[in-house]
Amino acid sequence: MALFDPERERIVIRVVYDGPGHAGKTTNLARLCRAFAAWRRSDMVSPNTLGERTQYFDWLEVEGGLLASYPIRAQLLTVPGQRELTVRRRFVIEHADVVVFVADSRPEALAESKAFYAELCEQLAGFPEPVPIVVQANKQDLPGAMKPPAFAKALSQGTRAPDQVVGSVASTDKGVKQTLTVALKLGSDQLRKRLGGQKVHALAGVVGDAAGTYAALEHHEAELARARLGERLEPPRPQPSLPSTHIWPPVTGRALLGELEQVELRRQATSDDEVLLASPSWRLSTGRDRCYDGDDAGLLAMWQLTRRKVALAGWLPEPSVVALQPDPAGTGMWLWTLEPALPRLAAELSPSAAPERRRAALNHYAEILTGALALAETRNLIVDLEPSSYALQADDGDRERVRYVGPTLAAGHALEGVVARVFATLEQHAGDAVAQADFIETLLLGLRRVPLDWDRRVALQNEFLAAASRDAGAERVRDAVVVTLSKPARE
Ligand SMILES: Nc1nc2c(ncn2[C@@H]2O[C@H](COP(=O)(O)OP(=O)(O)O)[C@@H](O)[C@H]2O)c(=O)[nH]1
Ligand SMILES: [Mg+2]
Repeated sequence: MALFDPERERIVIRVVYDGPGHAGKTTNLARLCRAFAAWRRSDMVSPNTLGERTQYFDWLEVEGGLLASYPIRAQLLTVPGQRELTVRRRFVIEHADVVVFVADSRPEALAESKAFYAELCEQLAGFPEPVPIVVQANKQDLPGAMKPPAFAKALSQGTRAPDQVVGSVASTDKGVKQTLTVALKLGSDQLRKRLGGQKVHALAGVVGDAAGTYAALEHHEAELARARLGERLEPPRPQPSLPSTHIWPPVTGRALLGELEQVELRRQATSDDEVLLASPSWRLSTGRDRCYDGDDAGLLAMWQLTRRKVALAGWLPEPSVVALQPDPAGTGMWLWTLEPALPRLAAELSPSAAPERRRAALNHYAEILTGALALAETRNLIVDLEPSSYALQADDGDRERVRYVGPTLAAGHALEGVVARVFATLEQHAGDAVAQADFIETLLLGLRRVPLDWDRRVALQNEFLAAASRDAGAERVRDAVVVTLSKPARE
């Protein structure tokens, strides 16, 4: 909607250059930018300077004459012409006062132009105020180009006829300024009609700029994505019929997915963004952040996740399966993980657990803290340190093994929070001196073996030193840890 900018005392009219890709929309703006003296226009903001992704829109502001004795500031925007960017195109058109429909006027390009033009008319038909259309029959220099009136007739057959037609060769400036003049004339006439005798101040409002429009468009897309995924996530369960590339490990994974079809899985209460289906023996999970737009993105994420799972080595629950399931509704590719349901370490660590179990769990937790340091250092893998992220599983020899079942598996070398965990654990078990002593012994043993890079060793030492000592016991631990860390790692 055209606006009056009370601060700068000018009228803002937005002209949207619509049309298929390669029609010449960007060329129009680039040419206008050159034609206007710098003080009569803004810089042209092209898509790749508006963030990483290209093809949002081009933006140029130019002076456009007078209306009711106020200067007109024309905001010129192009739409992205690629089919897959329809959402952005619609968004840009939504804010148009006038549309210039740029098209390659050769017969071979007509079918695509007609489809775009019909979409434009359909969208404009839903607007509360009429929006004039100027058809720019571009590329008149090319052999076979249709004459502007004939072209416009063929283009708009069966839909709304344009308000004006201009022939052009945008690449040589021909018709470019004329198109804008015509568009602004139509825009001004429309505005006058809308005002119906009121002063332009009746249209006072906040005028958008390129950055604001870009931000609004990003926001709009995020909202759409959210709506597309629905309020409640209902991702399709992973099927054993998936191709081998979409199941890891392919053979045993497929067999397990097949078995799982016979198992009744119940949906567990989790956050709105996650889905957890569980039986007494299995946990199958995915989430909004594990839904990918296409096969490529999904497979890349799957590859990253499985690589990290492999890096967990002995901490990986047995069996573990990853599967990438496409949604038949076309909402995306869902990355699922399947694991056995295992008792969590957190429960064993709780003060209400039997003392023997609790001490064993504390020993495991000390191993976990140093093991996590080693994972970060040697495998570039950051895990979560919450005791609820760890489970216990009996191995073939019936030995209890620690398994990682936490939510994060990130890349990185700098693991944070170990020191805080050490002191919090000591505090939590302050009433059990035996358990504390065991925990510290295992911790020191682990720290002696962690192959930490020298800088990280010093950083960790400093972190321990800086930790506020709460009592004499904590201070002794701190000193012992610092001494241990000052020696090189032992195998
Ligand atoms: N021959 C010819 N080429 C043109 C004309 N207008 C634009 N082009 C070329 O068509 C191609 C696409 O133009 P562009 O402005 O990027 O199209 P957009 O996708 O609509 O923004 C470019 O190579 C332009 O140089 C024209 O009138 N005649
Ligand atoms: Mg373009």
